[in-house]
Formats: sequence, structure tokens, C-alpha cells
Amino acid sequence: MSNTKKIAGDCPSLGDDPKCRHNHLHTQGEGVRTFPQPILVTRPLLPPIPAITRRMEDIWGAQWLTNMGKQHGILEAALTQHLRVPHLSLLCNGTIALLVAGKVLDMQGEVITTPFTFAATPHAVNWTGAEPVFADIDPVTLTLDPKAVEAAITPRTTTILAVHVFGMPCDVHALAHLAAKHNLRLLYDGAHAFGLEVEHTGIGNFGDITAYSFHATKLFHTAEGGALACGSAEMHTRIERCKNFNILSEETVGGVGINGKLNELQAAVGLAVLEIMDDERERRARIAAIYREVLGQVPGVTVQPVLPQVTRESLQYFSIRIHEQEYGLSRNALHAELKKHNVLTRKYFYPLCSTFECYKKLPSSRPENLPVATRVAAECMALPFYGALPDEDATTIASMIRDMPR
Ligand code: T4K
Repeated sequence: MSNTKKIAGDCPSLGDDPKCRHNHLHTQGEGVRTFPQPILVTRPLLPPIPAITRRMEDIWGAQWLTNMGKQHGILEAALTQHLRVPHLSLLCNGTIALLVAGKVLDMQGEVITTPFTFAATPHAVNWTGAEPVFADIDPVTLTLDPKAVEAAITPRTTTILAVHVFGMPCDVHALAHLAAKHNLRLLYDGAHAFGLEVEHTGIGNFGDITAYSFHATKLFHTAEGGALACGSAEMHTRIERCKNFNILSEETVGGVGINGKLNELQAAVGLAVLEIMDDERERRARIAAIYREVLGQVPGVTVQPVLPQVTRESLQYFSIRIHEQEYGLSRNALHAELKKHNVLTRKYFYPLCSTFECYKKLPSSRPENLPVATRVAAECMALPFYGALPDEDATTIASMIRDMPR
């Protein structure tokens, strides 16, 4: 390959020794570049240890470990402001957040959702006792296509559960219109949408409820955690009760609830992560810019777009699509080639949820019903995307995709 180069830093082997432990590229002949250590699709954002221990000392001093303690309160207030939402409730993870949302919205009957998502989305529908109905996605935003949603509505439909996949916002206005017209609840899975703003409005302001995930692999995290944002104080109260067994007082339980609480240790991690959030966002914006610059003009590669209505990007994932005919290699082949060279991309979200054993017999799971999602699942991949990824590595990964022999 003509532009193969050695990036050996101060390594005396100049990158030619395969036993070298520096994480720089080793050239092993024309066209072959291999990172000595695997580059993962993401790494958790790790605050300096003292920022954690300082808070641990507070927690120990208070002898208060969970059940909505001081750290929980501080984090909830800080995130309500950060996400620019009217009400926010912290939860122990994003999946339980979806379950609690489903419960308080009385999500029964049929729930129209996307197959192009993580397993948690349809599983949450199933766990609340409803049936997922898969509808196709838009070929640009990869989120639910409002026309497909409308076509899927039946008298049994109660809810639309839409996902802002990879931080690309759903068509929030069209979905709001549909929900109002057909008297449906509108729940957003915002697991990928932390910090996303559309038309200068926090994404959690749309729909009845938005669920966030604060898993370690997310931009903002509490190791495990999640939250629900909503617009009404009454809904917020229902969520707060539901996540705490629906206990109303020492002697009264108001209905069926669950243990969805985020503990003090998780909250402490979240507060420390929040302190370094702006730097992390800056780093990720830089990496996204590198990927866009190198890959933007490569035939057969579509880079995740920044949609015109987005006024603040989420910067949680960076996805590309590989169009086999034009690029000359399939997504699967590229994924495998990169893996050989220690670049571990992920085929999010392949296979489609509609193909899982537990859902594949649903009438809506037929591939003919989901042509766009079926195609996109075969084309899409998530690239390594986290602040600690050096610029040179991002450039190298993008160049490898650009120059991959084919
Ligand atoms: N809705 C949507 C649309 C979601 O994407 C998710 C979660 C949810 C709902 C549910 O939210 P949670 O209940 O999880 O809060 C990961 C995450 O576990 C999952 O949270 C996330 N979506 C999903 C898209 O990605 P896996 O199975 O791909 O994770 P894993 O273990 O393969 O890790 C991914 C990469 O991160 C690996 O390269 C290793 C690296 N990693 C991972 C962890 C946990 C680290 O370097 N350090 C770590 O601590 O699901």
C-alpha cells in the first residue's frame, strides 16, 4: 500500500519488532498495519481516583449507601440542569429505567418499536407484558420511520417506543403528531442520546418519557445507571414511587413497584465523571472530525451524519455504513480485516432484534416488513470512539478503512 507508514515513536525497533510492547503500529509488509494491543470500540471515562475517594469519604462519613442519599440528590439536580429537562429520576440502569417507564405509562397491548437497537429495547416491552411490533427505519437517521409506524398502528397499539440510535434524533415532531392523532403514549429510549439537543431543546423534553443509560460504555456513566426524564410533575412522582417499590409511607404501598434505585457509590462516580465531561466531549468532537475528514469522501462509506436539527451532538457513538458494491468489501469482511489488525469495531446493531429467537415469529419480524433495517444491519459498524483514543490512532484507523486492500 503506497501510504503505509511506520509510526514508531521512540521505539528502537522502529515498529518492525512484533514483540514490541508500545501501542504503536507495526508494519509487516505492504498494506499490513497492526496495533500491538487491541483498540476496543470504547473505554469508560475514568475520573482521577481522588475525585472518587473524596466522595467515598463523604459517603462513609454519612453511613448512607443507597435509598436516595446525598450524592444521589446532588447528581440528580446536576443532571436535570445538564440535560435541560423539567424532571429527572435516577435509576440503577437503563433497562430498569425502560421497565419503570413502561409500568408508569401502562404500556400494554402492542408497542411499536425499532428492530435496529440493543436487545434491551424490545426486552423492556416484553417484560412489561406488552408485545413488540417492529416497524422499519428511516435510511438516513436509522430511527423509526413515522410512515412505517403509522402503518403498524392497530386498535391494540398503546405506545410508540422510539430510539435515538447512535445519538441521531428520531423525527420527534412527526412521532408527536402520530401519538396525539392516535392517542398513543410516546416513550423514547435515549440510551445513546445523553446531551443531545434538537432545535436548542434537550432531547428529554420530547415525548412522555425519555430513558437514559449511564452504563460504563456511555459518554456519561455511573458504571451502571440510568434515568428517566419527563415533563409533568405528576409523572415524575409516579416514577419516583415506582422505582422504590411503590412505597408511599411506612405502612402504605400504592401499587406494584420495583427496586430501581441508583446507589450512593454509583452517584459518586457520576459526579466525578460529570466534572470531566466537557473535556471528554471536546476530545470526542476532535476524533469525530478526524473520522469525518478521512472517511467523508471514501466511495462506498457513509459516515454518520449530523442532522440539521441537531444543535448539540451527543457524541456517544460513531457509526459508518459500508456499501459493499461501491466500497469493494462487505461490512463483515472489513470488520474481520480490522480485527486481524487489532481494531475491534462492533457490528451494532446486527443481528436485528426482530431476528432473535424470542421475537422472530412475530408477524412484524418478517424481513419483507423491515427492508431498510435489514439492509442497514448488514452495512453498519461502530468505530472506536472515546476521548482517550489518541488522534494518531483515530487517523490510522480511518486510513486503514480508506486504504484497505479490496
Ligand atoms: N437501549 C439501548 C438503545 C441501549 O444501547 C442500551 C445499552 C440499553 C437500552 C440498556 O441500557 P443499560 O441497561 O445497559 O444501562 C454494551 C452496553 O453494556 C450496553 O449498555 C449498551 N446499550 C450496548 C450498546 O453496549 P455490549 O454487550 O456491547 O458490551 P461489551 O461488554 O461488549 O462492551 C463494549 C466494549 O466496551 C467492549 O469493547 C469492552 C469495552 N468495555 C466495556 C466495559 C463494560 C470496557 O473497556 N470497559 C468496561 O467496563 O453492550
